[in-house]
Amino acid sequence: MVKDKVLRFVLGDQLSRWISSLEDARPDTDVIFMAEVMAEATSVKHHKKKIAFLFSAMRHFAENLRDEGFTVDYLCLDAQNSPGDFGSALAEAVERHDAARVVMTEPSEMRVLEAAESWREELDVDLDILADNRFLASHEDFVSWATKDDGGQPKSLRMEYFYREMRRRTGYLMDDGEPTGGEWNYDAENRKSLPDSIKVPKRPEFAPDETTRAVMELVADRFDGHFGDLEPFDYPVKAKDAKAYLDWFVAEALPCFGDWQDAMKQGEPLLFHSHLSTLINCGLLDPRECCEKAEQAYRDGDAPLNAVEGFIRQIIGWREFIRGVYWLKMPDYANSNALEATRPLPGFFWTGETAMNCLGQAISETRSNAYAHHIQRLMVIGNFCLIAGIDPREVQEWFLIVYSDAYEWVEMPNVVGMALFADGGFVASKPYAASGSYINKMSDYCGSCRFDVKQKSGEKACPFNYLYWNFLSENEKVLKKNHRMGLIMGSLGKMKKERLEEVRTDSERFFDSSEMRVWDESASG
Ligand code: FAD
Ligand code: DLZ
Ligand code: SF4
Repeated sequence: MVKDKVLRFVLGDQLSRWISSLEDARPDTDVIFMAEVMAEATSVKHHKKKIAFLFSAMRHFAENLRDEGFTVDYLCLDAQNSPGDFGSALAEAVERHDAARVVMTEPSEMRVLEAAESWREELDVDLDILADNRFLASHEDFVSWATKDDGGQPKSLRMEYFYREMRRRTGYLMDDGEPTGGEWNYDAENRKSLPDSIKVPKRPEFAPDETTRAVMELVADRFDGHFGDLEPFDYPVKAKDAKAYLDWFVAEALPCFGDWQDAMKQGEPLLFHSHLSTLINCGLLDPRECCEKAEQAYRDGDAPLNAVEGFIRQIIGWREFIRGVYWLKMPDYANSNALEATRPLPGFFWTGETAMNCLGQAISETRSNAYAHHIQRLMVIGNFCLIAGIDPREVQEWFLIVYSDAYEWVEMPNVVGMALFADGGFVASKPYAASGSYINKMSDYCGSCRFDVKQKSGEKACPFNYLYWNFLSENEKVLKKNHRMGLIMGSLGKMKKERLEEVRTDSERFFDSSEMRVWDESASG
């Protein structure tokens, strides 16, 4: 008898019905295979909420496929004899179903892609690894853009140029071949500080159903030592709820998304951000649909251009660019450390207990929600790690653990390239380093901080103020070569010797203080 059964292996961040591995799936002959495996859940000690979200979303996705008539072989982590990793789980499934062939979409992370390539050798059947059709730019598209011959001009791999190409290609916010409104980018309008009177819209909450409750019990039982709060849990975990959340965002928050995109407010972790990254990255939402709904809101007069352009730029610009950089630069990218930063990650990253209110707020919210918005990640947490010279490997691991949207392909270039300048300027044209006055301008954190943002030196001074100059001074050799840093490096050069001494003394005192005490890993729950 000719074997014709195809086993379609779907990973936890591939929960899209339209994904390449399922495009030509047939309920009468094929089996869809999904597995919760210990090796993934513990590859780093993921936030409890992240594991609960993903397992519940996976179980619901499997259920929808069953409703369509598919046979789904789904391994729950709590089942007896559950295999420990993807490789052994897949090998057993091939045997169990007597499959003729395995089809999967390429894994999003190099670690798993390399493993998948090794399964090819180990399995007795063919394994087809298909391109991930959920991204708008293929690997080839990105490489071709990044290496395009610009008539002998040095190539600038800036997101902005890539983004313009993506706008032309998708036709989003384009009118007769020109950008809508005449400009490509309205970012200058998106840096307003938040007025006190601002009213933040209340979000829809999705109470855990039976599936989510079962997963939460599993997580509480098996991953108790992991970082983060499991409850309250209100993430959408079904494709239809994810769509409802997108619709809510477009109607209620998108209109203000642009104006206050860079603002931070105590007790308001989301403001007007979409909170869609977790849903897009695991596949529950299609990035194209997100952009199309946002554009429609603009065309209907329901959201302004600066908001809609900003949102679409994040998705077809930054998100795709970041993925392109990951695959272009891996595997060496993981060890980037252009500024030779070596200080260990302080323990307060796990507890949120620090006298620096901005960091305390951002980290506590991360612990509760497995979420912080972009400016908290970049200009508070990332900025601190940059100016305090924290080892990029430790920072990368922390970011990969704590956010529910974190997968290496997106976390790594954001941390290494955008936040830490550890790639020497491949992603960011200059370091995103800032003193306390930036945080004070964009937030209300400083008013209730034990440090004084106006003071430049001494025990009471905001640590961001002296660490900023200390960072410039410690990295003077490298940063002097960066033309965008010319003005500030000029100011450093003119700084009086005594003032520089003060900066160093304050920074040394801070580095020796209890704030920088390293966490005992064994107690990281
Ligand atoms: P919004 O502000 O509403 O933005 C809309 C969408 O644009 C997001 O949902 C996301 O899909 C996309 N987007 C925006 N900025 C980026 C970006 N820089 N890279 C990729 N996509 C982007 N994003 C992740 O998805 N996973 C990560 O692990 C991650 N780690 C980060 C680490 C650091 C140090 C920094 C500075 C940024 C990181 N980001 C990461 C990017 C960004 O902060 C998050 O995508 C965003 O905060 C998610 O919240 P949101 O959905 O409310 O985004
Ligand atoms: C993040 C994650 C976790 C925690 N657990 C699983 C799992 O048990 N099974 C699974 O298929 N996927 C999981 N994931 C997502 C994977 O880590 C992700 O699909 C790969 O890393 C992509 O390369
Ligand atoms: Fe953060 Fe400094 Fe403001 Fe305190 S004073 S909240 S440490 S920026």
